[in-house]
Amino acid sequence: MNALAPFQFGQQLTREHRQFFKQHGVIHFKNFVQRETVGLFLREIQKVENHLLTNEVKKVNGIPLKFGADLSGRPFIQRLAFTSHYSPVLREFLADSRFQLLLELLGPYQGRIGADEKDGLVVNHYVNTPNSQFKDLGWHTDSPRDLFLGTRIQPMLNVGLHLDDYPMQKGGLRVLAGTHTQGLLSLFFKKKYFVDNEPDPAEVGFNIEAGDLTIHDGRLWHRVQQSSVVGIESRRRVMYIPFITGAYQPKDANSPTPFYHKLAGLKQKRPVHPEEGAEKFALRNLSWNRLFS
Ligand SMILES: O=C(O)CCC(=O)C(=O)O
Repeated sequence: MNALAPFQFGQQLTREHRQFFKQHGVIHFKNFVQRETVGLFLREIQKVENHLLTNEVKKVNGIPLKFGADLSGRPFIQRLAFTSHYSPVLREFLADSRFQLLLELLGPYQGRIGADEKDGLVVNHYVNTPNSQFKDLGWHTDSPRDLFLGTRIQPMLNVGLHLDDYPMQKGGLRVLAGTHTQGLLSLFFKKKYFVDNEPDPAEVGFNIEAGDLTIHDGRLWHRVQQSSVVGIESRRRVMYIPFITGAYQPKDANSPTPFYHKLAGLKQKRPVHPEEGAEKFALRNLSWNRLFS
């Protein structure tokens, strides 16, 4: 497997960055933030997590938090949503002027940072331990989620700030570069969403250092490979910032839980709720003319 060649992000997006992203649907920038900043963000995330655990919050704006237990059996949160709502430091980070430059990758569409939309600022915390609920993530693209939010597929990017060193051999993000230009059949059926997590001969990985940034197109097939090591060394934390387009659709405490979260959860072999059965029926009967604007 090859690693995606990384770039440096100076003070602007270069023609080379744009061309690479257009061709591959993904780009990796080294050292987008310094290690001290990574430390600050990790402390901030810990504060948010403590607040949510203390207040027994299970969902934020309809988005379920994902809980696991650490080696001593203590609960911790493995997927946070709308994290910037609880942290002035992270809110300020979303206002970093470099993101306005990176939004140009959505061109010709007018993009924005979805701090209050979709799942907001997400923090994923993978760890390879017996009580972990989040060790890997099967093949998927992010775009069909729009269909479950009641809109057509809108151009979007997922921007990941990586908070742990993660050389490719250890596991982590894998992508099928170039699949962002695929047709609808491939977008929906190239892999079994979330169920298939088999390595693909064409996949590429990333040699990540804490502070690196990756950006992938919402239509790109990607997955997360389980760590090759176990315990605390396997920890992989990454913050995802949604760059989105289309009508402004903020969420609030009364927002419903989108089906794609239930789909991702099916792997956990929970009993299927009747309401979920109805949504699976809706998935099979999607109206194809709603897919694109
Ligand atoms: O953790 C990652 O790097 C990828 C996460 C992802 O694909 C997702 O949350 O949909």
